[in-house]
Amino acid sequence: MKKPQVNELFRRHPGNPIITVRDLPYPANTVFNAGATMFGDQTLLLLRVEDRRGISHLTAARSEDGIGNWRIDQRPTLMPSPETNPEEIWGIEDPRITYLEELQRWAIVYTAYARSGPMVSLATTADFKKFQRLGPVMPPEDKDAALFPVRVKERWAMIHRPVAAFPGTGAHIWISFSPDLKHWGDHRILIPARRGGYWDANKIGLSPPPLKTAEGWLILYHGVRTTASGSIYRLGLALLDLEDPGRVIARSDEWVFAPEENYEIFGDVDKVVFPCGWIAAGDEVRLYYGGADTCIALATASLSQLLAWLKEHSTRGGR
Ligand code: M1P
Repeated sequence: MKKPQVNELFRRHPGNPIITVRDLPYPANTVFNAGATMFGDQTLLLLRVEDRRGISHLTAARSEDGIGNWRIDQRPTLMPSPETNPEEIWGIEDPRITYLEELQRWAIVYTAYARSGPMVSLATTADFKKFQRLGPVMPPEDKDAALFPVRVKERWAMIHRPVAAFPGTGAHIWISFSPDLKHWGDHRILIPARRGGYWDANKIGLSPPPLKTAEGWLILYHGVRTTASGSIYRLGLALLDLEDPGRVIARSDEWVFAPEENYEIFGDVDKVVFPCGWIAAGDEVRLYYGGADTCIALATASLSQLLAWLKEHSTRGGR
């Protein structure tokens, strides 16, 4: 098998961007950073829609092939509910979806945004019409969170990204555990942000939820490089032990996907690729990502090639 170069690992769909604000049935500012799951035979995206005030809500889009002919809900599917959940007063953002077989429900972990800062909130659903809120599960500032689909030694596990109030400590990826999805503890750093000139120095965050593979939980995460002309959001890979996901068994030194196309470089926030969902079907992975905080795009990859590449380009922890 020919070894793929890093810029061939993810192939952009020629029809990108696959969803823009013009595809919505109601006026809004932008659509980006969608969670993704299979719902029966359909691909379901939960789009982050930012309205013309700057407040985000979530709207479901469904497609037979996961590429085109999206049927988008006529109205917002999940609106912020500041009356019952004051932590949502400035919106709900960046959903990550995980199907929990044990509960026969999907869990949606999203960022709730209020004066106190962004925090991690959780809701579950059986139909993407009615939602049961569990409320905030991590205090601010914390975001970029997703659940594992199964319990780890009897406890649920969640990856998330708190930011320390103390400046200069870096924003790292953490893992925490819970007996009931509501009360979380045993917090520890899982993947530290690197230092110095690295693409993932100082600030990183989980992108889509962890993906179970025969070799471990595959992690795609974003690194935020601060430059004189602004930030660049790029993506890298890591692999966690299947039985003990608190253990990192591989991490790429180099990024694997970066803003290159116009729809990733120019938008409300330039130079951003930001996936919140991916779907594996056999060896193919479909990655749904926000481009420049302004649209939704699709890239595909081969799962076996991602794992082989990571094995060859891994250091274990970070420098
Ligand atoms: O504007 C880029 C991204 O910035 C934030 O991500 P993070 O806190 O991980 O840097 C989020 O607001 C995200 O929605 C946005 O795409």
